[in-house]
Amino acid sequence: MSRTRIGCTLAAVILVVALGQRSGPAAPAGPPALAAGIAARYPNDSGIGKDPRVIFADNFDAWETGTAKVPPGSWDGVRQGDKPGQRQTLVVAGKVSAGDRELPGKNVLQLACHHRSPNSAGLRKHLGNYRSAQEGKGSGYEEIHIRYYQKFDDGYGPERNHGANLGGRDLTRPGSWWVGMANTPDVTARGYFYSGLQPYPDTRTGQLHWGFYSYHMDKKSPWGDDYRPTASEKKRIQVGRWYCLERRMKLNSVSPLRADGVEELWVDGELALRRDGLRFRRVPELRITVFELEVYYHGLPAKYTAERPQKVYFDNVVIATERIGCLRMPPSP
Ligand SMILES: [Ca+2]
Repeated sequence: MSRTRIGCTLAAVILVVALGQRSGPAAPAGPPALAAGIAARYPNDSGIGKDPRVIFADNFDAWETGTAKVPPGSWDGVRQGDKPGQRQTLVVAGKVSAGDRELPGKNVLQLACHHRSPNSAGLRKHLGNYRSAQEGKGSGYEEIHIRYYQKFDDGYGPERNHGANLGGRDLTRPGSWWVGMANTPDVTARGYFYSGLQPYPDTRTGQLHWGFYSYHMDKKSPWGDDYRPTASEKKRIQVGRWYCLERRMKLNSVSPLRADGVEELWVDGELALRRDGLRFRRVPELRITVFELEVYYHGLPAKYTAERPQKVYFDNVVIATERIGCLRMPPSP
């Protein structure tokens, strides 16, 4: 079954492509990382994976640099790894910076796509049984927090980039679809939901901002709902700068069925977007069971060559049952 997906109209694609390379002032120095939530107890996330509230943590520093060799027991899938001619998902040498400080670290995750390459790259983590009911990963979560750092490469262009999906499948329902299946009028009829955190390019200026792209029960079209952020909610993205992103997803009640689901986004520790009154499911078996840290393009124009691909970097992933917060800065050396 093909994995065609995502509601991006041809007109939008043409507009985005027409924008081409944009220019602008250099990215200002960001605010210092905030110490809040679970991360406040663990300078530079050191030891955070052992906190009982933490489900999963990876700073990619235990990976072999320059490879996509997943350490045992960590991620559950790699898309377009270091196969000959691809190398789209790779852990490379690098560090996160916050403000004017470079933080301790060895590696970051790099996702790179180019013209006529496979459209996607990334990692998949199962937060519950996702492939089958016999996977041994439990039933998943009703509510989850996920924090990671993300940087768009200096040469990143305003191409719409889907990805970073939280979602779930109802494995008790025969024929439930994979998370990420698009062009679906009624996701509950297909036994899944998902919601991605992604950059949106302004079709007039090319300026990027963060937003959600959600396949929930009450979306109005076969495609995803972007929750229509107001002008003040559109958090501008500067390329070449690391951002601390944290999102919270809370699923709606099902007994009785209520529109009380929530999605929130914090950017650098500040609440940027919040939507409540959401419905993701009708049945309790549908829970949050997967996170895909990924990029997905609808093809990229020829200017993104294999030598100069469209690159995005990630680091310091933490998934937890409570608010995580940004990295606590270690003491200055
Ligand atoms: Ca790292």
